[in-house]
Amino acid sequence: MFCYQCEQTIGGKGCTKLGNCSKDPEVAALQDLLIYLLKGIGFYGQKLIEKGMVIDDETHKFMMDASFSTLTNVNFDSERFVEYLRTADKIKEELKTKAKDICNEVPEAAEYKLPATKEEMLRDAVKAGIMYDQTLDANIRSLREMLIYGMKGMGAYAHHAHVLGFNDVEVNNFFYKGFAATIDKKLGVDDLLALIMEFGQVNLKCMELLDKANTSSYGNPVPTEVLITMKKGPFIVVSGHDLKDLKELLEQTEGKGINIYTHGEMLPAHGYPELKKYKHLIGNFGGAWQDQQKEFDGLPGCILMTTNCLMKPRDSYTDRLFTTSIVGCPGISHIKEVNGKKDFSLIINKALQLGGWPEDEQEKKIIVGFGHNAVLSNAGKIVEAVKNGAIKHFFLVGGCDGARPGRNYYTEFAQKTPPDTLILTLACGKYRFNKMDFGKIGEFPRLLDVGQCNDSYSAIKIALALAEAFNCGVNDLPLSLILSWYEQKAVCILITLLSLGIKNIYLGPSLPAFISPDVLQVLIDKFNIKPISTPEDDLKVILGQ
Ligand code: SF4
Ligand code: SF3
Repeated sequence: MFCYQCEQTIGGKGCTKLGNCSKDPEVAALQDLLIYLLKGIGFYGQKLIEKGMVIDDETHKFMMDASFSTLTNVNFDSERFVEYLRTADKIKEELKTKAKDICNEVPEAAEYKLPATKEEMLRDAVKAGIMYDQTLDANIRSLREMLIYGMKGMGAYAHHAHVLGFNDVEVNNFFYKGFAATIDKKLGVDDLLALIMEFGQVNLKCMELLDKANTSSYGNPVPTEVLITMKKGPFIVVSGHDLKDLKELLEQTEGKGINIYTHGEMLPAHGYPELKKYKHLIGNFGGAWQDQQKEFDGLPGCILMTTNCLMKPRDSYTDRLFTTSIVGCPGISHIKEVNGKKDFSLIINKALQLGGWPEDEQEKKIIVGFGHNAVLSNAGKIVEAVKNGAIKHFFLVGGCDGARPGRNYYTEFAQKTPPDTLILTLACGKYRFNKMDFGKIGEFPRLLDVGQCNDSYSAIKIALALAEAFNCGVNDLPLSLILSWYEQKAVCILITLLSLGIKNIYLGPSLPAFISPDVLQVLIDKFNIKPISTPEDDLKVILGQ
């Protein structure tokens, strides 16, 4: 196996024997082959789109779901990948038949025919490996992989919007164009860089679409206090990013004497009016995803994993862990959708049987719900606070968390920001400091939780609105982005920020292994991307001290 798509890749170079995430060589090989087939689908799909043909919704849905399934910490189940591969092959053959009169030179990936057995698939997967073609130019490989990882991230966002009934033709169609480009030998470094910037703008549309899907389904998030301590009684912990799964579970547990806790990236759900109205959406449990094995160990309740980040479970909680949607893990019960509905009775009964926590803990609360609507409804006051000197600088400190020690940087950075600065945060990186008291500036808490990584659009919207209010460009605002990355959703968000021309981003804890030295130099020259150093030094540079 060879995989270097995430930040914790072994030795900062690549996982070759077993993933640091626990992905085994078999799953890695099947994922490689799935991406190979998506490239073939992309080739025929793009030809058809260029001729003005419309691809059906089921195929679009497959492209986003299959891309999403290969994202870090989503699915470890080889049987599920065999299913994805069979569907992919069927779709490719259908598109191939439709496109047979309009294709001249057909790349190898588009010609590939999936064999019948898993053993044969594993044999073929070798040629789908990232490093298989040793003659490929390092910069081309780097840019192709960057685009693929970006599309995996967008696959996740498009999936969440799609389950709520929201679609965008430009977003759907880009999956074909993007995957096709990764097997197009005619595309050089400049072409791929231009395509990656185009992708950034398409992903912005996708994030806007998801924002619309979430806010029109559940209302605009409002500032909300969230309990972070345990309550007596049976409970289910809901992790991941999928608000629809949470809503369905809230409906099915209402009046059953079960409390629902959010976990990880589900925390911002408490701010949505249509979710917070359920009184048994009681609070938030635990820290960021990388603490789950310790925190779920022997938990007297159930856990529902709706998306990433899933870690291989310890034996002590395999019987109380459940997956749904794209998530999968061998030996773990999976709740499927049947006729548009999910039946959570298995998990509900198990939670009742486990009985939950025996006592109430002393209550502690934090505050969430500062999406673009909540922040921008106070835009006038914020602008005034900047003009009268009460707010000197804005920091966006957030992104994906992980287990590496260097990630303490983000905690220290937030702690060391001066008291006349405002910190916006989002995604699971916030758990490094979101239970600390940063005080207030006037009526505003100094730390504003904008939401999930899925809500990055909110942060972009806030930045663009501030730029408009101050009549300047985003790069001229007293705003600095201090981002942590881990998996591929962070890759697509970063590309979107770059496509908006946003410069001087601080990125850590380490730079992506898939970025070649030459590509990195381009990003430095064009966007002045900076690797994080120490909180003190970076703050000095940012604040001009
Ligand atoms: Fe390694 Fe990350 Fe790939 Fe897992 S997803 S195999 S940790 S690079
Ligand atoms: Fe976190 Fe996985 Fe990325 Fe949604 S839950 S931000 S890492």
